[in-house]
Amino acid sequence: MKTKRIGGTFAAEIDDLQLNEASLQRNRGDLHQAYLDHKVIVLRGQAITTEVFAAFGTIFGKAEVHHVRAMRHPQIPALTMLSNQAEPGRNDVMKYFGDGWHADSSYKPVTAAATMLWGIEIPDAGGDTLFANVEAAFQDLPDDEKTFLRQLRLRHQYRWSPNREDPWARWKFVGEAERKDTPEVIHPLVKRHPETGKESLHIAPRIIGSVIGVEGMDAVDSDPLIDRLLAHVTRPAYVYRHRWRPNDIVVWDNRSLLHSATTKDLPAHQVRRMLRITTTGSALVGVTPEAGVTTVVPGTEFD
Ligand SMILES: O=C(O)CCC(=O)C(=O)O
Ligand SMILES: [Fe+2]
Repeated sequence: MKTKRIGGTFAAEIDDLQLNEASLQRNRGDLHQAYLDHKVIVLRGQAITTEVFAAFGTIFGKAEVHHVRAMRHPQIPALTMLSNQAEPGRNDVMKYFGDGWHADSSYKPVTAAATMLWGIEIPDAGGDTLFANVEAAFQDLPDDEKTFLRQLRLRHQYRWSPNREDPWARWKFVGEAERKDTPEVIHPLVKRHPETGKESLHIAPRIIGSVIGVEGMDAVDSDPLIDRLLAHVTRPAYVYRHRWRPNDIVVWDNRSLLHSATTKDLPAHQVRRMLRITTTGSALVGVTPEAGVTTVVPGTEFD
């Protein structure tokens, strides 16, 4: 299996591998290692079956079933279907699923490990996916800032919004079952990658990324801190832009990256449909006693 670097500091393409039951069994270890080494791996030209895609997903962990019911594949709930078109039973907001910087399931008690997308219908141009290397960006911060950040904890809640009446607010489309699944969760701000041991930030934007703020800090201090960290980690030097071709499979590591769809900028006649698998990670553990471990705030399920 040959890997070729396609981004400035991370992301690699694997050219000589056609996925099928046999080849994916033979290459399990190498694929998993390439994903840890490069953070994003791209396999081109994978005209495969849904079953092979589901089997490929198991290399990167146990599939997580999406808590938003309408996003699930009707026959195989562990698969999510992405579409920028109006689909039966879906709120219009779902056309732009993943638009805005985030890491998958960052607002859950156990966050996601890998996500993979298989591009089934791809527009001629646009609909790119952006990836930011948060791990590298954290490493580049001054030592005194890293020391300060290592003590902090960040409050997250999936449907949090400063304005619940905003037509884009998730509050608008979550039902009772989804609310029950998404209480407020407080995570350490600096986390250690469970497989590589490297430190990174568990950060996301305040609005689309479901971040309420730093625990124990007033919004007037917390909001600018979060905004400043986000501006740093998403600087162009840390970003890889993936331009999709039909039958690309892209796998990324949510534990060290942020990503963003760009579907809001895609004209509606440019059809984009993908299948997606996300795998369950492990509980976050802070790197200082002050940052502790993840906690769920009781009684916030229906707030
Ligand atoms: O559609 C994309 O480019 C990315 C969507 C996304 O955020 C995800 O699949 O987790
Ligand atoms: Fe995402």
